[in-house]
Amino acid sequence: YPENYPPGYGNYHTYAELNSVVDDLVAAHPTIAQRHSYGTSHEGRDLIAMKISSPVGQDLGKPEVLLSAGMHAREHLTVEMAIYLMRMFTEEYGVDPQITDLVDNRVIWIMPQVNPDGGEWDIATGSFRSWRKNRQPNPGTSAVGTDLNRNFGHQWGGSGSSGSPSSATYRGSAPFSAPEAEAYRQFVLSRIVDGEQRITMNIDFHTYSELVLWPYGYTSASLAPGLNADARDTFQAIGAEMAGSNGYQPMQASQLYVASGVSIDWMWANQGIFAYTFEMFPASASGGGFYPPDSVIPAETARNRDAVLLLTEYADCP
Ligand code: ING
Ligand code: ZN
Repeated sequence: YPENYPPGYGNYHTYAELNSVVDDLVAAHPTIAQRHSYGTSHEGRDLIAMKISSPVGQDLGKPEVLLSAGMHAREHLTVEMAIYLMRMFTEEYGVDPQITDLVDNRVIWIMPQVNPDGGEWDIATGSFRSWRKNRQPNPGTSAVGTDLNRNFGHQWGGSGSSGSPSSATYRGSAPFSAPEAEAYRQFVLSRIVDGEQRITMNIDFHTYSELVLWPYGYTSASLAPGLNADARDTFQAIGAEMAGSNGYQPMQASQLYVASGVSIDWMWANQGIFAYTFEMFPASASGGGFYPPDSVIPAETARNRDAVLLLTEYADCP
């Protein structure tokens, strides 16, 4: 952030700074990286998706991975995570053999800031507001915002979401009523080519608690419609393997707490995508909660390198 922000946060990126990073990377690596816009936020900000593949301009039917960040405004470390990954996949292409192989044989989509209005609102005064939702007004009340991770369409409106606009977990007036959630959905639907969903794997990055979570969030049952024992075992096996690489704790999302209308439930139930939520650093509030100092960025983003590579490898055999 610029110098008028609190000391210790200078290496975090504002939305404007994020845009520069994306544009610079695409300019430096034009044959493997493209900037896509998958929509516009409520306040009119561009919803950015970076596409990484070699060659990036052709559709060769490769398995695709979606890595998303910033869905909750105050979870700023996740945007740094996305920046780490955009840099890793572009700058290490032709340098690191595994990265080179993955960029040759996968399509990697990175959404570095799913909730740009919320993210900017959270830092706009130069101190932090601990904001979570988007910045969409709600009719009939001065309470602003929808929780994007309660606004997705699978089991929308169930437990662990609120019908009250003043709540931090307000689910919105209808499934996908938030433009940022609707744009996320439309992007995912746009990856259905010849009747087949190209995206097989997804991580949606959040903070904090150091957890690897998988569907469902809406029910505490480990087997439920659309989630049979086979699928559950695959979620569990890959989840445990990723957790083995980053030291996070693996569990079904509802073991943390029940939450309905979450992105990963829709991604799995509606699109058959192996979708995970990572809760990044810190493990507890004592590590800085949603606002750890920027000194942790290098280690806490690199910490998920192997988990992302693992999931990207698995994208061809879900
Ligand atoms: N946590 C997630 C949330 O949206 C979660 C946890 C994700 C629960 C997915 C269930 C399913 O509440 C944060 N920090 O946002
Ligand atoms: Zn979150």
